[in-house]
Amino acid sequence: MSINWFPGHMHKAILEIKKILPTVDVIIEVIDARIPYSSENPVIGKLRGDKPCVKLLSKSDLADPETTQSWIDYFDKEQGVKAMAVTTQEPERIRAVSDLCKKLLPHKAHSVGAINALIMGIPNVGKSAIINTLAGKMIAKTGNEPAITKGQQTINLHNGIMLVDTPGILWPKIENEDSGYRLAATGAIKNTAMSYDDVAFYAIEFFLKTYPHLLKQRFKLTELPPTELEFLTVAGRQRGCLSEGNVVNIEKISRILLTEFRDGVLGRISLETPEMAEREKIVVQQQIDQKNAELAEKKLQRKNGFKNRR
Ligand SMILES: Nc1nc2c(ncn2[C@@H]2O[C@H](COP(=O)(O)OP(=O)(O)OP(=O)(O)O)[C@@H](O)[C@H]2O)c(=O)[nH]1
Ligand SMILES: [Mg+2]
Repeated sequence: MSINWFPGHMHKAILEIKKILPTVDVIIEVIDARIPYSSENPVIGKLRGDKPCVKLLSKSDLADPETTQSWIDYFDKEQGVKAMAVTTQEPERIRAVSDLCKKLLPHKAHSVGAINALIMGIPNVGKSAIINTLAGKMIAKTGNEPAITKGQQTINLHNGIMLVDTPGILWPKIENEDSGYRLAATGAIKNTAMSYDDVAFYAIEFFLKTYPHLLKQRFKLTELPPTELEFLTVAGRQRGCLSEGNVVNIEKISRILLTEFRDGVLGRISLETPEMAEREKIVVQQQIDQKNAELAEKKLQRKNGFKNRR
């Protein structure tokens, strides 16, 4: 399944971010704690350059706590970036982000002007919810679907920080197919731009392998069916997702399962570990290199063909 969802407001948001970047002191990049690799937007990485940055692993209440800790260690040791797990269930941890930004900018401590912070991330990752917690009131609109924020909004936190909320942005081409599935599973992609059953098959395959105990617990099963389709069939019957002729409606049970995963009803699940990400990065790079080599070869053939005709 290839994901192709890059609406016009995202393109505009990137241009607007570029415009204000020179005045920004620190970037707060929000990534999803369940998919820290796939929710790291390469466009944001490029825009950021070497500006000070804090990475917030949001919705950590939904992710596997052990895996989240290994991601924080990974960002710290491998990338030298300060990372913090946050959840709206622990507002005091989110409020600590202000102090972290100030610590990263010691030279600003005694200056008169406020610190300009910019919050960026993929859609539906919880940027506006974080801003509301930092501001202590409902300032930014939030909602359980991607692309709620459509334009920039500046908020004075009244603690020496001016914070700019930005619309969630994806990138025009998601090279890694696994990343596309994981972004869809966590709710970063509009439901109309993905297929529920495709994404549910992908997610169930992973859950059967990595979190079988959670599936057994949720569906009160002592043994799990061996394949995704058999699992969806058992789960569909249990939940009464039946079409005419008593046949399980796979689309309906897929929607239910994805919603339960997104809401944390299945349990605390992470879809990626740092080791998986390192492996996938190598494969994706090899695919890009191969495509580039093929393009170069074609170009050469065209050039030679042109020469031979003369
Ligand atoms: N479980 C859980 N849900 C959260 C958390 N933070 C935000 N949410 C929910 O996630 C959804 C998206 O939150 P928003 O703050 O609107 O996300 P956003 O990144 O601003 O989204 P866009 O503006 O669309 O890019 C909302 O339904 C929030 O209630 C969290 O820490 N835990
Ligand atoms: Mg928002």
